[in-house]
Amino acid sequence: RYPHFLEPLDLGYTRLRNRSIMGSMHTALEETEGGFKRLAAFYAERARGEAGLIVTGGIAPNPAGRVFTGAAKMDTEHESDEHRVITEAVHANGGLIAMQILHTGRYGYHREAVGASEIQAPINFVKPKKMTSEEVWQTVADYATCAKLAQRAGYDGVEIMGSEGYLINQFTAVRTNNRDDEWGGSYEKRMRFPIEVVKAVRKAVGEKFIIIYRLSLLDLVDGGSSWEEVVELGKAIEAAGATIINTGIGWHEARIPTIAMVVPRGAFSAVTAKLKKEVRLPVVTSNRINNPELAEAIIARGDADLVSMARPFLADAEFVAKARADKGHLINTCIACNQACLDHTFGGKLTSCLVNPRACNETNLNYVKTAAPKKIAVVGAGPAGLSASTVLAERGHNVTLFDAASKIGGQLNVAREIPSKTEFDETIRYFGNMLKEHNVHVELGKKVTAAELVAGGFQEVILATGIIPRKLAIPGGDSVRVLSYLDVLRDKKPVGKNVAIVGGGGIGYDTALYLTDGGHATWAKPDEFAKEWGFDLTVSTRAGLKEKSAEHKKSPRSVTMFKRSKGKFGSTLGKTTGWVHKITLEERGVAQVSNVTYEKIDDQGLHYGLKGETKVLPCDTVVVCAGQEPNRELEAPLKDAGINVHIIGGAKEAGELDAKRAIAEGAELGARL
Ligand code: MDE
Ligand code: FAD
Ligand code: SF4
Repeated sequence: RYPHFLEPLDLGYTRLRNRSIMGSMHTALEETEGGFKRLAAFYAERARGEAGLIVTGGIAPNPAGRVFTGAAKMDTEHESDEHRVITEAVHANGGLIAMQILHTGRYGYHREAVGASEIQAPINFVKPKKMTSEEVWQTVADYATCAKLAQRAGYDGVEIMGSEGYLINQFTAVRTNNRDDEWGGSYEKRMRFPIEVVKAVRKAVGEKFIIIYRLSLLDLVDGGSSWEEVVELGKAIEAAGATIINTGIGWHEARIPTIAMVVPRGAFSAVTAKLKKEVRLPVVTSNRINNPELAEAIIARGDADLVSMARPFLADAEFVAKARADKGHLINTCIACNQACLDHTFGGKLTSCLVNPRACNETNLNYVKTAAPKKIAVVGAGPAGLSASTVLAERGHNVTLFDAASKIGGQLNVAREIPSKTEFDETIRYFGNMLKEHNVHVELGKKVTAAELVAGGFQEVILATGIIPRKLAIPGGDSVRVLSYLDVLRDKKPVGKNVAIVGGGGIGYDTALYLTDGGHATWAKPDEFAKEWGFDLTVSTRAGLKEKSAEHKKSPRSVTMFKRSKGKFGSTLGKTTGWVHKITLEERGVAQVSNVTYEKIDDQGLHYGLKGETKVLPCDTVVVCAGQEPNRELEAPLKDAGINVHIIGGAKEAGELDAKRAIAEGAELGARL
């Protein structure tokens, strides 16, 4: 079914069993006590799941290059020894693994951070120390030593991280390099650093060792590389001894989304295709490729030789094995939410996955067959209930899942109405297929009562009944011009031209995005998306940035958001995606007012208090996104009847955008009962 994607790639001395690369992801296990054993289990599952070549999270070649103080590095034999458990586990499971060497340069969150020049990153609190020429040579040597130590640890190769704005980019781009010695000035000098690194690494590791170089195709920042420079570097890297060229898109400080849910699937493979024409080495494409059909299409049309998927391997360790066995319908698809992966990584927490809480928990969350099957009812087929019932049934319990609605998914059916959040369809599709696979008895359109549950003879009842949206308890709060977000998003009630949104949380943001959307579905079309965000997929301009700025769509309505708390809007949004929503609403002219009190709603509009004064926003619709209360109406009667009751997800704690906790709680309970 996927002949190009599943075709092996012979490198002479070694062979990748298919065209998938599991992209580098820092997990924080690298710095956790006992983390290497857990990493070994994490990677071993992906090797067993037939990932073609795994790339580890970034490991620094020296202390200055670390992500933060105490973060992983490899410049001693002791550190190399620690990695053996990983390489042995991967090899025992038929896989190949390369270690990424990452020098963060000015992105290092610590006082030892260094850079090509003393230019601070807008997203870091540290001004880097400018490296002397000797220090640059020493760093080149450190890369080589690190690669040698990785080889000693049993790795099949290394990846040299040359994208996302890390140290290597900081040398190649004038944005961050104003040196006038042998490492700066002309492009020839600016690109010398990565070339010397690749040469030194090749010399250190010999011929039969994979060197992947991750080349930044589109820097997406002012003062980044031009396309001609990227190609020149790609050719030089090839000549310097690399084996494979991987590609990267956008520096971390770029204000253009590159991997978030708003990015169309496979949006950047056309740029990789341009590079592929220029070099002979196998070329890897990446970013927002999350299913085998797309991976197959990209390779079949010759855009790339290999496809790197990072987050999809968090979502499903068996991605490739399932594709090969024609079980694509059972692949748990990465929806690009970043909520449990990159948001955690940049928030200093352990990486996992919203749709697969077992990711990075392979040693402590396992779905073991039960010796004593029970009859269990799960009430609510939102993410919490779906997760609990599929895990319980997989373990051998006899599970009945009830939902009052006519379809499964709970609030995910509402979330998927938000432009760019249609990826939630994949989660609903996955769980739907898993319910069938594990023979869960599903009763839809059934608002089950406590009496029915008691009569059903269930040994355990799980309440995954979600939430009840909060109302606005002020005069006029129940007038016809007041709608809840469910009225708008789910029931499609008409909304006027002038709108007040009450609430600045995640649902308030989503509702604002929905109401201000011009309806062109750019999240599905790379060209439209590029136009909207002001970049150029043909890379005719430096760093891929258009001279003309972004052309965000005009809003069909005038929207004002309100919140009671003080301070900036957006503080509850995801760390690595919040800025995307903030920029979008700003571009669409959405006004935001914080620190208000709500007074009344009448024919004039919304009356609110601000700094001791009453003001009025004339509006024809007020949409209430003022939070939620847990729906636990079944709890007391069931407990009174002596039933074992468990509460998960929104019903346990109404936390707005929290399918992550809902799914994790479902899985944890499902594994325990
Ligand atoms: P922030 O709040 O977004 O920004 C801080 C302030 O700076 C302003 N800002 C800018 N001003 C001018 N020009 C700019 N270019 C610019 N950029 C930001 C902001 O407006 C803001 O000002 P304010 O609003 O307060 O007035 O910063 P933050 O520190 O909260 O967030 C920084 C992030 C890194 C999270 C970030 O910017 C991120 O969202 N960027 C996108 C990242 C992304 O999606 N990258 C795609 C690929 S991911 C990848 O390849 C590797 C990722 C993780 C590696 S692991 C590598 C290998 O293993 C590193 C793991 C690090 C662990 C700690
Ligand atoms: P729900 O999804 O609310 O499911 C509860 C189910 O129980 C419902 O289907 C209901 O019909 C059923 N039910 C209740 N009582 C009974 C009964 N007596 N009998 C039978 N059935 C019953 N979260 C994120 O993590 N990321 C996002 O990007 C995100 N975006 C969102 C966008 C919007 C617009 C909305 C509304 C939510 C979003 N969420 C997001 C939140 C996420 O959807 C919820 O956190 C999650 O759905 C809660 O899951 P749950 O299973 O606990 O409850
Ligand atoms: Fe993908 Fe979201 Fe899981 Fe990250 S948390 S791997 S983005 S589904």
